Amino acid sequence: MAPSRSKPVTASTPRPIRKLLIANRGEIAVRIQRSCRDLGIETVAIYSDADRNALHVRFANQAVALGGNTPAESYLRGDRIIAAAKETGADAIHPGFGFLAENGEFADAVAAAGLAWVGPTAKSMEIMGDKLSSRRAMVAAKVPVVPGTTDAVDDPAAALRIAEGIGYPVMLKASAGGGGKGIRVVPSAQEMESAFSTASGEAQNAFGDGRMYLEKFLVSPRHIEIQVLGDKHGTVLHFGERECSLQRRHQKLIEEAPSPIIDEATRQRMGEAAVAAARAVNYHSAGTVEFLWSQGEFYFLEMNTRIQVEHGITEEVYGVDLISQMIRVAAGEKIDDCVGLVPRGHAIEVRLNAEDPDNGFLPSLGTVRNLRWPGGPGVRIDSGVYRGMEVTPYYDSMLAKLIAFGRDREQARRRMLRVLQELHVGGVKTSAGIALQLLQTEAFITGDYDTGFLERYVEGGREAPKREVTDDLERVAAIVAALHRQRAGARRPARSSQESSGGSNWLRAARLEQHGRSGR
Ligand code: MV4
Repeated sequence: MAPSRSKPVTASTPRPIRKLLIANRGEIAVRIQRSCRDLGIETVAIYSDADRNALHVRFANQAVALGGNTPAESYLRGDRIIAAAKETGADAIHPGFGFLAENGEFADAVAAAGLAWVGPTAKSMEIMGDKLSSRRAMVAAKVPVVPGTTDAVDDPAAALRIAEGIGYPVMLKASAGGGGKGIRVVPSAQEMESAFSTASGEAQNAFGDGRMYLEKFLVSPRHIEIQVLGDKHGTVLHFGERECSLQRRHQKLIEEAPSPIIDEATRQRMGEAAVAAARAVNYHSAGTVEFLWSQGEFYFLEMNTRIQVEHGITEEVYGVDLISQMIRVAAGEKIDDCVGLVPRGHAIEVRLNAEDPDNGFLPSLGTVRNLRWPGGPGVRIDSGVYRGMEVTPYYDSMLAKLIAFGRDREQARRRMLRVLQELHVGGVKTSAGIALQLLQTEAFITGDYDTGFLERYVEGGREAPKREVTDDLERVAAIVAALHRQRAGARRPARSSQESSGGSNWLRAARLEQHGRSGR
């Protein structure tokens, strides 16, 4: 519907989107293209040198080379991305997740360039991006938060005083942190001084902000998150929960919807709390409100102001296309037709990462040789992988998302076992094997697992014995990539340094030398 000429163009005036630039890569770029195609919207892809043959480039109506390989040289170059949108006549930019998806300055620059931003306002991002401001907003909105402080704790002495009131163990957290960065468990007063100094210093180095706060430490919580969607006309909906407790070092591996631990009454309460959280920051677009669940109670943890990797399991259970809804919202449309969507069945997602679980989950670099994707009833594969694709140290290791849907949890689980047994990815190691093991553990089958389960399972040596890294070149490349990630301190396992790329280029050149032209 074209905006009315008589009224000024306001934020809520619908503005048709006919061409959309996708400011991302890999499987989420392909996922966004699919929704655009369903909506009759043309797409513009952007790509780095390493992605010149990528699937998202091939699927797009137009593609613009950004040059460079590392995120800083390519997918984080907001100025070049906006220029590409203007040059190609795009009406909107969808950021996907990661990269610039939660960058308020970029969101404002997109709007200032006269383009529609497919995401929330910079203000919503700002409030939720700072953990202390988000906690204050939640307290004001009467959303339950973990018992603790809503102001920064200035020094170890103050931390000791406050922790006495909370009761040990407590958790020190960086206000600028998130996703596991800048947090410390403090078991007793004796450990406070060193924990505070170390954690605050790390936060200052990683985020340029050393402000710390305290929370009561919840033992063995579960990570339950609620999908929300708001439009620009005051409607905010939720689409139930996702269980995301199967994580290792704050990297999710297996997610499911609904959670095996949440009953209907709790689901309604958590949904209402998530909607209240979104309303508290005038949220529109898709977003996720994360909670910790412990002994029947739930507490606000943080809000992710973007679409998330695991959004697909919610789509399967609710029969909704969340990417399309984000685009409609950005165009100023109402989402009333999403009201009352009824969930059915169960969905499980496994993240297919190019990593070697037998070698500390270190990155597995190389060239994807033959590929065999699973299929059949209840199977969805969201992938950016193609035969001949170079897995490089520039980007995170996720190759694809495997989703299995069933009438109930056990059917979904069995279908995911079939998916993992049918799957074949030649040329790189993947997380498929460890996922296949986990889905057959008693803890998973009974749904009785918490956020510490995967670490205990891996540390407990219940996976295959760690093989000695036979290929020194592989070890060096993996170590270089891992060291770079550690040095970069990135929130995402981004590997974007010339050394690590040099490592992989050096690795590739050396391997070609070692094995002749055949490569791996
Ligand atoms: C906690 C917690 C227990 N008690 N806060 C980790 C990542 C960041 N989002 C917050 N995290 C946690 N915060 C209190 N007060 C336990 C964790 C935690 C965790 C949370 C969700 C999913 C996986 C996790 C793994 C380890 C620790």
